Amino acid sequence: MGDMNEIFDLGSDALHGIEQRLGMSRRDYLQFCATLAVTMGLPKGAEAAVAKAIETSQRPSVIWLHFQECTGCSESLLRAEHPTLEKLILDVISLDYHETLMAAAGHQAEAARKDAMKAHKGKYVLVVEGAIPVKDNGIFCKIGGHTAIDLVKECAADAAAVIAIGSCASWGGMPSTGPNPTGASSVAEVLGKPVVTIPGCPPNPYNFLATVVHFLTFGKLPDVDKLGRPKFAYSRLIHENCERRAHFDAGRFAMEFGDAGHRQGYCLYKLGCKGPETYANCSTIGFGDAGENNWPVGCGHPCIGCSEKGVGFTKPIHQVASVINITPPQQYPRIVEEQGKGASFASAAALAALAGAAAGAAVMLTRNLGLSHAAEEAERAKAEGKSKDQAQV
Ligand code: FSX
Ligand code: SF4
Ligand code: F3S
Repeated sequence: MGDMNEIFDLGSDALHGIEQRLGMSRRDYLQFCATLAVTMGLPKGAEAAVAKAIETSQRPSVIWLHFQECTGCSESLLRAEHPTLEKLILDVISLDYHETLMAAAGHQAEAARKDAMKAHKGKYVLVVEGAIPVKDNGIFCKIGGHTAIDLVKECAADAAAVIAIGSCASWGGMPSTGPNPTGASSVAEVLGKPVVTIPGCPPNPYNFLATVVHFLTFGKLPDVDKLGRPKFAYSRLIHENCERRAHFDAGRFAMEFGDAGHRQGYCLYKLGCKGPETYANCSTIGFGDAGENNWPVGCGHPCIGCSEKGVGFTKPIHQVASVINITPPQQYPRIVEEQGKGASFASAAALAALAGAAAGAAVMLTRNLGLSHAAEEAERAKAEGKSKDQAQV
């Protein structure tokens, strides 16, 4: 493990080489390495080791198989906006076989796979996207006359590492949704041994890239949990780090899409958010590399638990989640006070002054209280069967 000096010890030649190779500034490159190191939960200074590994290691040959899926996993890797993630991925690995990206077709494509397997025997990384149908001897998915079952077994036999990318390959995902007519199964089930899994539909490209870079930097895949998920990405519930968590704790919930609570960014638990029973880092690293807060809950949609077996594509989207670890309080503090009572304008101003934003915050607080009050009155009237006009708002 190195430190920042070691990065600069890489030498301007090495960094210049990187600049040429990736077409990006050394600043962007070092930022990228730091991002990956942080994603992997590595200690301070590890970005040097990451930078060195990417610069000096031979790119690992990757054979990428597609079975029952929508190609969203590949799309999520290639449709990144900043800083040309797909370019980095394609530079960090040598993608020798990928059915939807390679120019070759038919026998040429088959030959490319065989050649890569022979040339990199025991050293290549096998990435599998999609579930594998096992019913009726696997006849539901055949490529070049071979079933997905045969292909995955053949390619895994001489691989240095096997990575199941996406929920389909990790645990069956969407194709395995009951009654699972094709017997869609995970890679681990078909191979009969554990593999590294990166679930999500689609998964976060950084989790894949960080896994590969870990392999490159340390010569082994990262530590995983009992489901094969890298611990750096899947050891925390989404709910533990959600930006709406304070609303959950205070009992402020959106009750309907578009209602006052939804518009004010309240917790989506009562709309069926599965964050409390889904292990993933969506809430901390964002999603799809397209900017701040770009993940389902950040966009106002409940998490559907797409990465979690038994939750995503299994539980109805509107069904409230089982809250793992954290139970909601028995009762909530009353947060909707009538204007003039409870939190007064003066107390709001005092609070705001403490925060250093007196007038603006006080006005906002008063306004929000007013909106919430109006919303609550409208709901109460609805429950009592009164028309909207009769409601005292
Ligand atoms: Fe699609 Fe991948 Fe979902 Fe599956 O991602 S995004 S159906 S997990 O295998 O292509
Ligand atoms: Fe966030 Fe969902 Fe948890 Fe609410 S229930 S805090 S929206 S993860
Ligand atoms: Fe999927 Fe939920 Fe993350 S729906 S992308 S696990 S926030």
